[in-house]
Amino acid sequence: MAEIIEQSKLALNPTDESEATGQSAKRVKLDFCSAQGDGSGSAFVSVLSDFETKTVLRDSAREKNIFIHGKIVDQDAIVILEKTPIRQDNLPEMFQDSRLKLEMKNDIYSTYQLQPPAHLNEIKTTVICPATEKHVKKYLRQETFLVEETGDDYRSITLPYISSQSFSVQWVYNILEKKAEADRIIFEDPDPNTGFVLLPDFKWDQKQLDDLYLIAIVHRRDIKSLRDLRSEHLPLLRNIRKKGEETIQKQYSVRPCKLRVYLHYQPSYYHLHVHFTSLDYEAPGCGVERAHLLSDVIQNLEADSEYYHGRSLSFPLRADDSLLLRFREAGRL
Ligand code: M7G
Repeated sequence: MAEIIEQSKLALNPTDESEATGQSAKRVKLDFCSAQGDGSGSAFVSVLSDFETKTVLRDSAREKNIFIHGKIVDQDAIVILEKTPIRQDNLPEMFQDSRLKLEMKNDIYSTYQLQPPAHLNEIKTTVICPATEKHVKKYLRQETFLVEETGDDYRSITLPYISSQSFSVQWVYNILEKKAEADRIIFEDPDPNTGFVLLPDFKWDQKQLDDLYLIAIVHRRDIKSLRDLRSEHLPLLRNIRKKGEETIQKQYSVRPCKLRVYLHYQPSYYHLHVHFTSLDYEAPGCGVERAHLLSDVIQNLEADSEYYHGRSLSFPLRADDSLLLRFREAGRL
C-alpha cells in the first residue's frame, strides 16, 4: 500500500479552479497547511469555521456524503464531506478503544452507537474556493438528458461551447509543472509526446484499496478529449495503459484485471486524462453513458484513425447545462 497522505495537507493554490469564462472572483488565499506547516487539524478547522452554509446541493444516505454550497470570507465555496470506508486493519483498535452505547436489546439482537477514537472517525473533506457557478451546477443534483452528438455537432455546437465555457485546467498544469501535488505523483514518464503523470485522484483518500482511484494526465496540451484522438496517439494511449497498470500493480499490488481504465466523454476538464479505478468500486461516472474503456478506444483507433472524429457519441447533460440548451436551440434534442 502506498504511503498514506493526509488529506489535511491539501493546499488550495489560489490560481486553481479558476474559470475560463473570466469571472473575476476576488481570491482569498486559503493555504490549509501554512499555519501549522504539518497539516495538523487546527489550521484546517479554522478555515472551515468561517464557512457559512447557503444550500445543500446534494446528499446521499447510501453514499454517506453531502455537497454544500456556501461562503468562506465572502467567496463562494463548495465543501464536500464524505464518510470513508471502515478499514479491516483498524478493527482491533476500533473494538478495543471505542465506547459503546447500547441502543436496544431484544432476544439475540442488539444495536449500539460505537464512538471510535477520533483518528478512526475522519471525514474526507474537499473544498473548492472560489467556486464558480459552473461548479455549483456540477454538484447540484439534477435531472439529466442523454444527448447524441455527431462529429458535425461536436464541431458546430460543442467545440465552440467548450472553448469559451469549460472549467479551467490550471490545476492540471500545476500538476504537470510540479507546482501542486508533486509529492503525490506515483509515476512519471517525461516524454513530451507519449509521457504522462500518474497520481491519486482527489476523490481517493488512499486509505484503502477498495475505492482506488488514480488519474493519468498526459504531458501534451493539445488533446482536449476523446474527440481529438487519432491513430497517431496510439503510442501515447498504449504507454498509459502499460505503464499505468504496471505502476499500480507494483505500488498497490492491484492486478490489471482488477482495474477499470477509461476516459470520460464529455469530461469536465478538457486536457486528456485517463481514469484508473478499482473494478470493485462503482466510481461516479463509470457508467456506459460516460465512460469509454481505454482498451476499446485503442482498438477503435487501430481499426480506424478517424473513428472518434466522425462517429456519434452519447453522453448525459444536466437540465440546466448551457450545452444542453445549445443542442436544443440547434434542434438536436
Ligand atoms: P473528468 O472526467 O474531467 O471530470 O475527470 P469529472 O470530475 O466530472 O469526473 C477529472 C478527474 O480529475 C476527476 O476524477 C476529478 O476527481 C479529478 N480531479 C479534479 N481536480 C480539480 C483535481 C485536483 O485538483 N487534483 C487531483 N488529483 N484530481 C483532481
